[in-house]
Amino acid sequence: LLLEGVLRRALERNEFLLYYQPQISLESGKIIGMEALLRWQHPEKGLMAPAQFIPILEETGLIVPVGEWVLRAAATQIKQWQAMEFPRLRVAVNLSALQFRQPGLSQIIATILDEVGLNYASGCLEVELTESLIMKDVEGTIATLKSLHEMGVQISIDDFGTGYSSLSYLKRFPIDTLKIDQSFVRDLSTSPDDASIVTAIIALGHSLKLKVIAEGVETKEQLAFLQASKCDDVQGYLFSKPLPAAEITRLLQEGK
Ligand code: G
Ligand code: G
Ligand code: MN
Ligand code: NA
Repeated sequence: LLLEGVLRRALERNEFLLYYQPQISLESGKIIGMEALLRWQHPEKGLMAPAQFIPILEETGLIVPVGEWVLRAAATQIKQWQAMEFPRLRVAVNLSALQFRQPGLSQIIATILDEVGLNYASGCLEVELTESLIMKDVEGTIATLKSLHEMGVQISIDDFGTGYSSLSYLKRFPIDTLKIDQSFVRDLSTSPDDASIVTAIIALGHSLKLKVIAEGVETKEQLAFLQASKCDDVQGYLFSKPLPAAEITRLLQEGK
């Protein structure tokens, strides 16, 4: 209860901020987008990572207003990058179950994007939903995904491979990207099983006409494997850790 009040105040005092982690196209070698990752600038304790407060946001339902703040902040940043010379960047935002199951989610997102003045039909906004989330209440999932997709929001399945995807559902979902969970990427070079799983996810994604991105890429060996396996995009410390927007802008200006 104490923490709930503190977090509520954090939102009012604008202590949340977004970091961005670049996503790189293996074809061009360039940054094609990023994942927005929430941080809390605590007045005394400094910068806090999501693991320290997202569970409380979810338990208290505060993830809904904070999630709306995240969408607004990400949209505002996309707009700023578009106003500079980077019109094609896509930013991915993580959605919690509570947010995703909110009635009228797509209308809420549309309103936020309209307020910011973002032309989102171009696919510049992506939402990341975990595999375990979308596999619950599949009919509800399909309805929400459809309305999001129809307004131009891209859809990515996060932590893919850790849940229990039914392939028949996967085919019915209007999704764009599979994001290979970093647990499979981590031991790619030493675990033949993980290497097989990664290869299989890429093949599955491509056979369903989806893009496949690998997260948690830390080594050149992992990168080489993903390149040879025709993975589309990569994200991980090998390229960049999550950074404040200003530092991302600098990377973009350097032509990265
Ligand atoms: O950088 P990392 O420690 O940033 O993120 C840890 C976890 O927190 C990830 O699983 C990520 O999905 C989650 N997370 C980060 N930002 C957000 C956010 O804005 N909303 C939600 N719901 N989850 C987030
Ligand atoms: O939403 P998701 O659970 O996928 O969040 C991504 C998380 O992975 C964030 O906490 C982010 O900081 C972290 N991360 C990003 N790149 C790397 C990486 O290369 N290695 C590791 N260990 N973690 C990473
Ligand atoms: Mn994510
Ligand atoms: Na993930």
